[in-house]
Amino acid sequence: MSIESIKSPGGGLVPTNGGPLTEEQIPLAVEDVLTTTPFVDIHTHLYPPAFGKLGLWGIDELLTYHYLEAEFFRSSAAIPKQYWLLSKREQADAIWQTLFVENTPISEATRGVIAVLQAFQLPTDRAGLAEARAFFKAQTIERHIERVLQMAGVSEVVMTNDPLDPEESAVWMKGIGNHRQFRAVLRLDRILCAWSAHWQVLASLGYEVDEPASEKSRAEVRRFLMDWSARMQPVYMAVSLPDTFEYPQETAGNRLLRDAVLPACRELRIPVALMIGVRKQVNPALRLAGDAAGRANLLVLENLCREFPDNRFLVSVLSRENQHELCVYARKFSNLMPFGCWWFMNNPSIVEEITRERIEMLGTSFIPQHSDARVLEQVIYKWNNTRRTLTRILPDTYRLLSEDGRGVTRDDIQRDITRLFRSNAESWTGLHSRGSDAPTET
Ligand code: RAT
Ligand code: ZN
Repeated sequence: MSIESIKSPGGGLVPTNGGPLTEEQIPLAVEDVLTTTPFVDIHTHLYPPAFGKLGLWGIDELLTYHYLEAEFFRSSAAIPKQYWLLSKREQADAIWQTLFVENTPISEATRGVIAVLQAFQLPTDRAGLAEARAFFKAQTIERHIERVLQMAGVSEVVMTNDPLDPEESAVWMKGIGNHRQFRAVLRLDRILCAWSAHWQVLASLGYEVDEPASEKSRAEVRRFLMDWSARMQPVYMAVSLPDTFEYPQETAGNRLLRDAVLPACRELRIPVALMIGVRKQVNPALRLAGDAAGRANLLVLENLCREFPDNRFLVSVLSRENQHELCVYARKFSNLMPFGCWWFMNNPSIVEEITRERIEMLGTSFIPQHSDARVLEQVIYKWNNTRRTLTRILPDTYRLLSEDGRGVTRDDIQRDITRLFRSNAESWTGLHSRGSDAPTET
């Protein structure tokens, strides 16, 4: 092998001498750079060990993921009421039996479990789960987290942290140390979307708030957010909003967004993530699996980005029909960053469509994906799927560019993939700026 070439994962030679790549070399270089570049996972529901039982991992959690529960009820005679009475282990057994034994696991979420089992060289076609359970029981969580993130090619994961979740806030109040690979996000759903059910919690904590979210209340919510930001060091604040979200409109949530959340984000120099389009609990019997998606009115983005040029908005939309408009708005407002293919969008066919559209309209100025993992090992299959889809998309993009007259080098590819999967997240969020009063590393 010449010193000016490296062997790609596919076995071909990719020149590293800076010269333009041939048509055959482009896919090899893309695959190689995707494999060797660690990604930042900008939105998950994962936790480091200090959060104890809040951090989900292992085969029973993987099988009872709410994406799989929704599929289970389509293929089983079980009714939700009976299912919720089962233990976690019994639920996992029922889902394995229905979706993996009696049916072929071809859906995205079922295939994900297979890919995780395969990654740990566990059997994928047994009638029972004995081997998998024995394997996960033998792991210690600290070491397992490190190994899983390494297998997923992820250097840092961003959590979802709700200061009004009693279980979670108790952990923060104990004063946990920072984990090297986990960063916090201050989640605002209870404040912005269900204020009337939660203002009294803030009042009981000593904040002078009221139900109508009066001016004094708004200042107090801002104080609450600053207090919790000092505790969590969030890399951004976030809210999931319904498809019916409108701005401006005189609601308590909008008053709090305008006068508490956005000023706090400006002061902290962090963005707010708006995840728009969820139709909460259309079927409450399914619990977490009972939410649906709806097309939203993205005029809200026009209004917010224009009215608040000093705020930055990370935005993901849940409806396929909103994806193109999101790209158009990103072209109009540089304080808008589209991110991820969220939840019902996170299927290879749709990810491929959305990502191609974003590249064509935005170049590399967007964040293509987040995992949304709720169970640790999911990062393995979710990020593997992302890399696999990008291995199809990027070579096409570069081939077209070469045909149009601009040769593409390996350095170009490295720069683009680094920007898409690392530096857009790093420069847009507080990822690499822990405050001076941040707790020490553990
Ligand atoms: O994808 C999911 O797991 C959803 O249930 C939601 O958690 C969503 O990602 C959210 O953050 O609201
Ligand atoms: Zn999420």
